[in-house]
Amino acid sequence: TSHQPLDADSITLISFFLEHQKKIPNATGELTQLLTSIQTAAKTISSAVRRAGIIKLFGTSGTTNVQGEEVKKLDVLANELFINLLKSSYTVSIMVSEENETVIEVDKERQGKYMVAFDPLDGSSNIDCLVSIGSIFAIFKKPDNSVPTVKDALMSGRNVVAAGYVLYGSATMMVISTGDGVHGFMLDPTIGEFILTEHNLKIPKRGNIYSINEGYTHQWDEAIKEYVQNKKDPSKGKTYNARYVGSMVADIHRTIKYGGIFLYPATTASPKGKLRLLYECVPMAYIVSNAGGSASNGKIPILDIQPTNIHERTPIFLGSIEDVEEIVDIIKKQCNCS
Ligand code: P6P
Repeated sequence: TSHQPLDADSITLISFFLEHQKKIPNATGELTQLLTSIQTAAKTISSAVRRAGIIKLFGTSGTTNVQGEEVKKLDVLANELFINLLKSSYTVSIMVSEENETVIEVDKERQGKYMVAFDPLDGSSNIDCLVSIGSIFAIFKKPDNSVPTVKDALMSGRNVVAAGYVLYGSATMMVISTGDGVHGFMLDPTIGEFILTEHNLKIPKRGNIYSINEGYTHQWDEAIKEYVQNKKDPSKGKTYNARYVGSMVADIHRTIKYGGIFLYPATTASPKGKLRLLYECVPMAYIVSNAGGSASNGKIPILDIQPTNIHERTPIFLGSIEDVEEIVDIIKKQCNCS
């Protein structure tokens, strides 16, 4: 490969979406404007994550968030970056953040037609041990294009117009979809640009990796126990590899790249599952579905769930279409629902 700072024909994230925008009749450019702000947040968080140990951003900021979890300094920085950059994009009117108990409203003079739900730094319990962490976001629009108000915050995944995640891993990558395929952009830190490196990512129809926290085995429903047992039993067919990072963005990025299934089922401790619907499961379900995979709560597609609370949780089974079908069939058989 050339050692030029930027190959002359490299496609940056914004030039990619400007081109995409040209294909959309009467596009206003607001979505591209919004993605530009999210890109800036991602670059800034990436820089902070990589220097956290040096600039003492590790450790706790001594507060706890709405989830009752200890909030680490990087969490606070990431959340403030997302909020401020989205407000100054003049394209958003309300936001839902994993870190904020209530819906965040943008002042009238800066409101736009989108709602954004985001987890600014997911997997933050992994920060201090340098395991990959990520940012997750979903951009919603009301069917009538009107400006969403607080009462509109509970939109289902069918109102998503774009979603993405940023993986702060061995490299920083943004994976994003606006409905027309799923595309991966690697951050080139030498020039501070996200460069298109994975055009039209597709998840294999079936994989050979299952990803679940087996520490909760004793808390699972029988269907989950049966499914996981089958994946380890050669008499039941091809056995699978087990991979679990414990950081959703890392586990799901691997699932998209290599195929297989990511599972966070209900447990007796978390009867509705642990992961949040609006800003973890919906964006990931939108992305994986656009990459040819699927995501279910065990009964219906994640994207069909009508939220009743902005922080509600849901069980999630996500990944290769045949792997998800397999566990949904076992769940349906066990509960002999239709
Ligand atoms: P457990 C990280 O705290 C997180 O929110 C997700 O990133 C991850 O998938 C999940 O929780 C891990 O949960 O219960 O397996 O530690």
